[in-house]
Amino acid sequence: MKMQFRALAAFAAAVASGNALASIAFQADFATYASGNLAGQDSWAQFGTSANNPLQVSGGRVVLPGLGTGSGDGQDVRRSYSPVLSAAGTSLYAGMTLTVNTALAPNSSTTGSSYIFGLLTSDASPFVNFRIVTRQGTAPGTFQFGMRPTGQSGNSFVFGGDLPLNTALNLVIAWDFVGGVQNDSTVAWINPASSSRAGNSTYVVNAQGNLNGDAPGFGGVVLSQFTNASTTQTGATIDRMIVATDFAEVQGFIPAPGAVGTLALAGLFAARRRRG
Ligand SMILES: [Ca+2]
Repeated sequence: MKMQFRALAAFAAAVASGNALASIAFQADFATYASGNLAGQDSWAQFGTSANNPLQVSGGRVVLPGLGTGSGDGQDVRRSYSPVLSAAGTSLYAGMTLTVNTALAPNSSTTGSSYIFGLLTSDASPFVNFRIVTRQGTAPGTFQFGMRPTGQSGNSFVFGGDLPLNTALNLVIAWDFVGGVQNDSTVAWINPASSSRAGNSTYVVNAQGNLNGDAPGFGGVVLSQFTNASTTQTGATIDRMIVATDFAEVQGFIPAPGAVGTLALAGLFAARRRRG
């Protein structure tokens, strides 16, 4: 009887685990990766034609080198997953633990740096949606994330408030699929402490409709390196990344930020309140 109960419990745990995993499109803990090229490891592959400055893993982190204007078009790297298709009333979440070291675009910039992260549509010719950029913050030692639904003209970036440079942060973003066209919405959180989406304050919301119609779904992520005469690259390191259809799954995969990061954030918010 006891053995039967144990077997039943193990079976129940396996089912529960399987259900949880079903929501995860992919996850990566770069601490388990070898130093060297990211492309070629764990199904990451070059995206686009440029093989310049191959994106590197160093010391268990992906390193975006933060190059200035005119540094060329560096290699972009993608990670595909089984497409998550648009279904009204559902959401796709991505989360990453990252540290931004340099934000070269001035705070006055409405476009920020070249995008560092995006979601690839599930079309036959994947297009980069949900672009994440940075620009300098209003206070010294800070930066701001910006995001827009697509790279198509007509969409613009919406930026959030100041965040500390050189500090590990958990960025969680959501693409909310809404029935009908040109009406999907995007949301971001920083260091969400609650596994309940509604239990966290949002960092930034961009509810602009996609002028070219909403994405049919998403089948990959891309990390991008690009500069030109007027566009810089963000300097950042990324520790881990996850894409899933469940908020709690994403929130739970990115560990609580270290005490230093929490204190730095608390200090920033206190400073903003004092100024306000
Ligand atoms: Ca829609």
